[in-house]
Amino acid sequence: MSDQPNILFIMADDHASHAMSCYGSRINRTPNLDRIADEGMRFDNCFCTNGICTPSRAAILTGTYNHINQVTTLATHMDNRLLTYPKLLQEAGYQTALFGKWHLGQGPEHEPTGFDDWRVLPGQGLYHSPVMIDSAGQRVHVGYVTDLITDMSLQWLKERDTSRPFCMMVHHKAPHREWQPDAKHATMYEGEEILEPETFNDTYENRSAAAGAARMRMEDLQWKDLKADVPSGLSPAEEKSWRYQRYIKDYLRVIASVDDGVGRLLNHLEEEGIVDNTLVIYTSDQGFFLGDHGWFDKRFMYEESLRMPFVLRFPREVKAGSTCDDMILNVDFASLFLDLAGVTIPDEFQGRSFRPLLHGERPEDWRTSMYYRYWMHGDGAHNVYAHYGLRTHDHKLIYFYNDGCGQKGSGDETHPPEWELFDLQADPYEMCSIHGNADVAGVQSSLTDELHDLQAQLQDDRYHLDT
Ligand code: SGN
Ligand code: CA
Repeated sequence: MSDQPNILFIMADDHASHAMSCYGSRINRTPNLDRIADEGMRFDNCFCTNGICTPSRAAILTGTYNHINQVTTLATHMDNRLLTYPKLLQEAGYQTALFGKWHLGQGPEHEPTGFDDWRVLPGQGLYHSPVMIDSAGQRVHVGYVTDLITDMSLQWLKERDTSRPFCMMVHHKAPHREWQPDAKHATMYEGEEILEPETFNDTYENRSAAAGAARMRMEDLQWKDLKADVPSGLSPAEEKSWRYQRYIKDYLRVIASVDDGVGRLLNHLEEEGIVDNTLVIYTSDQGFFLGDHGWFDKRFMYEESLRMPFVLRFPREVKAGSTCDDMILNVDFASLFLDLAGVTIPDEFQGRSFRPLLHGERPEDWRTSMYYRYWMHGDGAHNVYAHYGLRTHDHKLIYFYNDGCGQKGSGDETHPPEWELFDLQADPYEMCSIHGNADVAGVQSSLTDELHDLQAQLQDDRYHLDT
């Protein structure tokens, strides 16, 4: 029997860590997701390198940043000939499978490769009775998407060849917009008032123009999101709160079914007796604004969308109830999986295996800063401006270059570039940029150098006005 572990990678879509009780959520409980953290390790500083779906998924599969894999926006689909970790695991004897959201494109050049079995939603997919595509074609699957994905995953686990290790990716659609709960959770939170976040009434002062320009405010939520007409006679502040309650309750309801589904998968691993040798991960492709700064959606390098939830259980190597605050990134996952499987990590993978962190050991040269780039400039709907930046444990430096740079899916309008700098210790909600303040000139200049060095090291190009 090989000691290559099984890998069960569960990823939700748009699930922010502040909507998970193991991360201290003040608004919901996620008992089954918490089980993974309680019996394993919770990572408190897991970040995405581009806070949007298609690019983050490409980074996870290929272990490379988006300027390398060319999947920069939602409109740039992944070339399925790229080297990915499932392909390497497959070559190393693993059985590989993928169920759920793919969102890296359709057709022969973009459909999933490297999987023995796969069935995916086209694009974003539907919550109720979705069409799903597999190697045999496409058909409607009757039922609720979260349950369907869980059922398919369980069935595959039961039917697989148990003499070989497996790697299964379970990619939920939930809790992506437009947050349609199933009947079982439809009335959850009824009659309750969900707490509004501290920054709910942000007025976007003391920052660059980008924060104020984004169209992701409560007032930008549409009927399909709210599923009701706004009651008449409300003041603007009352209407904003009403919109938040409509939005956040459905968001939390669809998470409750994901939590149930994860519980069923965990139970199955126990029943089969493979808990010890199975790495289980729960994460999301990026974070989300839960009314924070008055917003929904993601895209910005601000904390709520930059941060990915990441909990992992692997009893063979990880102590129950442990936490880690070292920085890990979506580009690192592929290298970890290959490391655990005993497969050589290709030189072109830019991420790093964080296996030592699982054992509570931090390599001396572990990263203390990370690079982020959001390319989908002014997309027409959300209007988030293009930016790149550096996050350290204490600071965040952002350069809004405000230019689509010809990337598909970006808008044509440009705006003068602007910098932001936040002291994350003094200002954890990033409400006041201190860029240009005389008393931080030293920090600012060393962070700027570090940003440019890291960018060069990762082989990305500096914007031409960033000199
Ligand atoms: C859809 C949503 C957007 C969301 C993108 C990207 N609109 O277009 O609000 O930002 O997906 O999400 S919707 O009204 O059609 O739901 S991502 O998770 O794929 O990046
Ligand atoms: Ca997403």
